[in-house]
Amino acid sequence: MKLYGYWRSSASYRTRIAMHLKGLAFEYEPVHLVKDGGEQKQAAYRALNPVGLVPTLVDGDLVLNQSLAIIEYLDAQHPKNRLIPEDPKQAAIVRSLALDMAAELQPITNLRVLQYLTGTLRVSDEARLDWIHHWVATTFAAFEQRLEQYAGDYCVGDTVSLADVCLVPQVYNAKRFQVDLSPYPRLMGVYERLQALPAFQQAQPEAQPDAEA
Ligand SMILES: N[C@@H](CCC(=O)N[C@@H](CS)C(=O)NCC(=O)O)C(=O)O
Repeated sequence: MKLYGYWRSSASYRTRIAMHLKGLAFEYEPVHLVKDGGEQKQAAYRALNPVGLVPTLVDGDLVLNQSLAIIEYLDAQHPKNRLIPEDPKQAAIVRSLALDMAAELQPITNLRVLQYLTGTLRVSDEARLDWIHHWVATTFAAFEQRLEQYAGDYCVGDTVSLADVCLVPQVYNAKRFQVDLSPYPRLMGVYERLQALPAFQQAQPEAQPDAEA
């Protein structure tokens, strides 16, 4: 299997976490999102993934974009350390928490959205940062409340799930943009416990071959 990704991309990060949790061997192919205007926009990558975003997974003749589709595929193919529980109610809870991070927060803080804010709409760097802080705080505050109902050691009970896989990269991003995380003690408790797990450490942006100082 080959995973096209970028060290600091949260969608690539969550896919790496899932692959490491399952102990899957894969080749990692870096796609630089910034250099030369972004390799994700160039013809070579677009031929593989016309959407022009990372990650892309290649598994034999299957070429998949969308990290959640990739993770669901891997979970079905390699059920060891299931990330989506078999019980339908638990599965729905896990998916809904995962989507809070991956579908609500991540897209509006993604690189091309931020570039559009500053480049096309001429929003200042300060306002761009306010935008990020606002949406992280909005999402994390609700997530903190939801964890009250569902969390044990991890987001849903004591088993690592897709919700955890999606949470960690968004906390990484929030830290990168110096968001105050003190209002979310439950969320940060889960995050710290996840950070202690080897699969999460292997998937960390700084542990990737394309990581920059
Ligand atoms: N929903 C997609 C999101 C993919 C995505 O937004 N990728 C970002 C990095 S996290 C990207 O490639 N950004 C490049 C750009 O915005 O030009 C997924 O989960 O795979």
